[in-house]
Amino acid sequence: MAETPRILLTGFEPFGGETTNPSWTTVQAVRDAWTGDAEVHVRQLPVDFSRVDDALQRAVDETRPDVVICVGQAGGATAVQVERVAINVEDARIPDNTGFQPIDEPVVPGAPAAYFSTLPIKASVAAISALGIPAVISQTAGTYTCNHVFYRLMHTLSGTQDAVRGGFVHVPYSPEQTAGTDRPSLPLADMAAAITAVVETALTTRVDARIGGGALD
Ligand code: PCA
Repeated sequence: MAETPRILLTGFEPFGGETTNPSWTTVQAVRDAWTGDAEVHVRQLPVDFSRVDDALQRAVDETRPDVVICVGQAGGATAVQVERVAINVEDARIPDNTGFQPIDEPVVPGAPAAYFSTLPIKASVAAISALGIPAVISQTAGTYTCNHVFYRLMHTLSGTQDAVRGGFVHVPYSPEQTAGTDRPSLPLADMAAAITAVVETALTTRVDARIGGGALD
């Protein structure tokens, strides 16, 4: 790692009729409150299959990170979801913000079926849980723009022989998005604390903890 590690955090613009995306609010809050021994950079990514690759590449080129953590909203989630694996498929249940809706397309034609996160995912879940914030390993980041970005990121970082580590974390709705409904949400302060914990864990943990995080379905 460079002497002062450089961290890139990305969040997404709102999508699916929402006016806010807690992933973007969260990464900005992490950066604003950061006092650790690392530079934290944030970038917003579009929910747009055709523009997002360039936006991600520009973010990486501009910030030259040692660690990249992409964050997205997983509406309906009850916990922070630390993603295990990105898959080489796009199958959009709803159109992106330009109206484009790919079905069963590869993210990168001819590339591997999947990439694993190179973040210490188990140690991250443990660190978030230790704060009293619900967190789980997620076995799939879905097949929409978040999985696309996660896959694209890991495909790019695989070219660094994993010298640059990266991964993806999904956060639930924020309370403002679910007001007046019975849908689950998490306070933004908890999301920021969780992502801060993932950053700190990535900076201090080279070899992931061996803790169960599997699922039967
Ligand atoms: N969540 C979507 C895309 C953008 C976001 O914040 C997803 O999970 O794919």
